Amino acid sequence: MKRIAIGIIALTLTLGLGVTSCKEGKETEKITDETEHTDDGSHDHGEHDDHANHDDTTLMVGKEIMVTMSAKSGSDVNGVIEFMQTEEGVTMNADLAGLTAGTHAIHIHQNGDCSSDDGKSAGGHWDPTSEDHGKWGEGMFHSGDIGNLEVAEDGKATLEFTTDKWCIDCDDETRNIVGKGVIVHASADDFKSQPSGAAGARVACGVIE
Ligand SMILES: [Cu+2]
Ligand SMILES: [Zn+2]
Repeated sequence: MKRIAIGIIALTLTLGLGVTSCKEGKETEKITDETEHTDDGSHDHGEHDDHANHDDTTLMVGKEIMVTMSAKSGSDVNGVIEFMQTEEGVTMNADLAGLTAGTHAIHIHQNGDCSSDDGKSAGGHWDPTSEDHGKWGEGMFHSGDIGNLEVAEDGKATLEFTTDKWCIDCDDETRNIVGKGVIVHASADDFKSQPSGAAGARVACGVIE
């Protein structure tokens, strides 16, 4: 008699647990569905959020900043530089005019400050990872070491540049270009001289904001 009773209790417990876990399973499924649904609704670019190259950082894909360049050191340089956050990183599109023909360095400098007539208010090269000055992609280089622009006889130059070393307004201060300055120089960057490639006077300055 006792044995049967124990048997019944055991059976009841097993059945009870079975029902409970089945129920829990369903509830979990439902919660997951709802979470996915909320995600789709709240992110403009939710489709590819999982594929961001950098773990914890949320990239503001599609965010654009248009920088108007102002003439410095008595130059006539003008133009705009557009920065756009993509899945892959930041794409920069420079469209400049009023330059002298030849090769001109272009860098991101550490201060978003173009107040001085010589552009020196923008400070030195943006170097959040403490590297030496150099050529982009080869050995050591600053995160602001974009390189050189080739300017035609008409004084115009365009440059497209994409990198995942930058972001627009993300939480990673070693990549965030917002608040920095862009400088175009009178001469070429030699990619060797420290701390800034011996690129000469600053002929244009813009603030990334
Ligand atoms: Cu520079
Ligand atoms: Zn540099």
